[in-house]
Amino acid sequence: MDLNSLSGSGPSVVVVGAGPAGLTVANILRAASVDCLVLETESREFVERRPRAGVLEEWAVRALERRGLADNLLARAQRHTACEFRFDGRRQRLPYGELTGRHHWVYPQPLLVTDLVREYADVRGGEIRFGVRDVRLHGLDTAAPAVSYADPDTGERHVVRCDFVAGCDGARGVSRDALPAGRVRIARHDYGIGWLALLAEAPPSSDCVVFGVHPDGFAGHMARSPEVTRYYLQCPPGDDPDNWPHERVWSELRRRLAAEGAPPLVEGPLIEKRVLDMHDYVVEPMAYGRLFLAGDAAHLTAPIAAKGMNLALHDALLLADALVARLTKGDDSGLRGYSAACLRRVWDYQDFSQWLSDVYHGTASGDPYRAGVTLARLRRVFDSPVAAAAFAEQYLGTDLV
Ligand code: RFL
Repeated sequence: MDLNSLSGSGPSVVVVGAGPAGLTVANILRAASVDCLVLETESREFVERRPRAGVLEEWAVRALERRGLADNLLARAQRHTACEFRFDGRRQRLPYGELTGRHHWVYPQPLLVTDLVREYADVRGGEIRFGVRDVRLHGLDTAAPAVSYADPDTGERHVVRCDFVAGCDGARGVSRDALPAGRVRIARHDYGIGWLALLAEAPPSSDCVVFGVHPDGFAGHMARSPEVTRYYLQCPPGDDPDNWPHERVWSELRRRLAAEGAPPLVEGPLIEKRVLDMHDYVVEPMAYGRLFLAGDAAHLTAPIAAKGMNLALHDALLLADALVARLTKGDDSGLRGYSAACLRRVWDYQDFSQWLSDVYHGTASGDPYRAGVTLARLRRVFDSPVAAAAFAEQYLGTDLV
């Protein structure tokens, strides 16, 4: 496409993708009176209902609050101050709130996305186009990049010139592919395991997150709301969700989460059932020319440690501040340091995911050596206050620096 033939000026920033990362960037830009346009391939209804994450770290919530983006969240989210491991037929509760004075917030991702869309589009008057098709990025290594897309109704191609592109289009977007091979390194890790991710229309069966470490495979319980609970079951990678009918799911959950004195699981219809092949990737650096990646577009953390949305928010906060500084004061130090500042937290969380994955999956590995080491690690968390504090620090996430 010949961009030189195009005339007119566009917004300062095009944000590709209306997930937690893109919407946070857009809201902060809008509050600073920086012009921006958000392009999203799905409809508003779809992004506001897509079920995913739910666990938010305290620093992220406080940072959203400072930007005026957490009113509903603070009014409605639940505080979580403990988690429970079940292994060897016993329940072991880790009261990380008592150990650290800090906690998690549980707030379903679709509610956060709904709040962020409303604030950006309806309250702050930001421009957003839903349902766009065939998004392409152009001229990223020039001072005047552009983003083009096809109109969903007419198929007509629109080109939007801008100063910067924020690539926030998640794991399956186009932004990451716009980075020229040879200019970036993509580190990838496959766990070689699958998780059956389930949403049950049933109230939580415990007041906290429960991790079942069982010789037949990991099982997890995570509250989402008083009506809906997320469960996970370790399964072979690539398994077919149809291999998991209602009865099989609940009997495996009951078995893998069984422990002395544990209350019975509250069962209900399964409203989501999909197999995740657990893997991670990290793109370094997270920028090329005028394109800056944020969130899952730049790095994926398997939902083992509930870190993905938190990392997406961390990137978004840094990127938005850096763009505002550049576009309102000509200060480009934030953009220059952006990738390195994000990647520090990204790798820290990758490390914790690896550690936790070993704990979750070791006893079911079929390798008695790994199983023995797993149980030793778990026992140490409950026998040693120092080990418990170290776990709590990583589980809660380090504060913003
Ligand atoms: P998103 O949320 O995927 O948003 C990207 C948006 O971009 C759109 N898009 C495009 N738009 C324009 N042009 C294109 N070419 C486009 N291609 C795609 C998409 O439609 C979408 O609207 O990425 P973002 O903003 O980076 O946010 C990342 C988080 O969504 C993700 O990390 C978390 O959901 C991960 N995750 C969890 N994270 C946590 O912190 N805590 C959790 O408890 C947690 N649980 C989970 C999770 C992810 C899960 N799945 C998806 C594997 C549980 C599950 C089951």
